[in-house]
Amino acid sequence: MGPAKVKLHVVTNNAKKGEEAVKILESLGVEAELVLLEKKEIQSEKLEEIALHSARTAYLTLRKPLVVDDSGLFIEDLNGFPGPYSSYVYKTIGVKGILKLMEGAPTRKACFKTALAVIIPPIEKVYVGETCGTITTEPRGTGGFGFDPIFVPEGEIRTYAEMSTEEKNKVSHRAKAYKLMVEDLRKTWRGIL
Ligand code: ITT
Repeated sequence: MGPAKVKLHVVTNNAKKGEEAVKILESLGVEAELVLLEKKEIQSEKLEEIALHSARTAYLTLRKPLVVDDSGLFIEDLNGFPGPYSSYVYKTIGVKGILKLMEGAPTRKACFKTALAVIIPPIEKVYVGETCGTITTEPRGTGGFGFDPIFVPEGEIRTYAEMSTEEKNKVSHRAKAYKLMVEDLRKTWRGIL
C-alpha cells in the first residue's frame, strides 16, 4: 500500500502568485488549495534557503502538506540584481525603477528563478526552475503580477504580462519548478500526488 494522496497547500502573501501556482498544480492533476499567510522571510543570497526556511516556518503554523516558492529576477547588466531581494525592490523602486537603472544597459538579458520548497512529512525538498529572456524598455501588458510587464521569455515576443496565465505557465520558471517537484515526488512516493 502506498501513501495516501495529499492536498498541497500553496502558502504565500501574494494572491496572484498563489493563484498562478494553484493553476499549475491543477494542470498537473494535483489537488491544491491557496493559503494566504504572512510569512517571515529570512535574508539570504540563496533563494533555496529562503524558500526552505519559509516553508518550515509556515509548517509550524499550518501543520498541513505545503509548498512555498521564493522567486527572483536576476538581471545580467545589474550583476544579478535584484535577485533574492526582488520583493523589496519591487515594493520600493518597482518596475519603473528597474527600467531607469537599465537605461543604456548593453544586453538586457535576465533570468527568473523559482526555488520551490515542499514539506509533506517526512519529505522536505527544494526544486529550482529557471526561465531566461530579456527586459523590455517599457512595461507592456496587464496580466500576471510583479515584474511580468517587463520580461519577455526566450523564443517569445510578448511579455509575461501580455500572455494568459495558461500561456505563462507553459514556459515559466515557476511552472518548471512545480513540474520537477511533481515528477520527482510521484517517482519516489508513488500515489502521493
Ligand atoms: P511571498 O514571498 O509571500 O510568496 P512575494 O510576492 O514576495 O510573495 P517572491 O518573494 O517569490 O513573492 O517574489 C519576489 C518578487 O518578485 C515579488 O515582488 C514578486 O512580485 C516578483 N515575482 C515573483 N515571481 C514573479 C513572476 O512569476 N513574475 C513576475 N514577478 C514575479
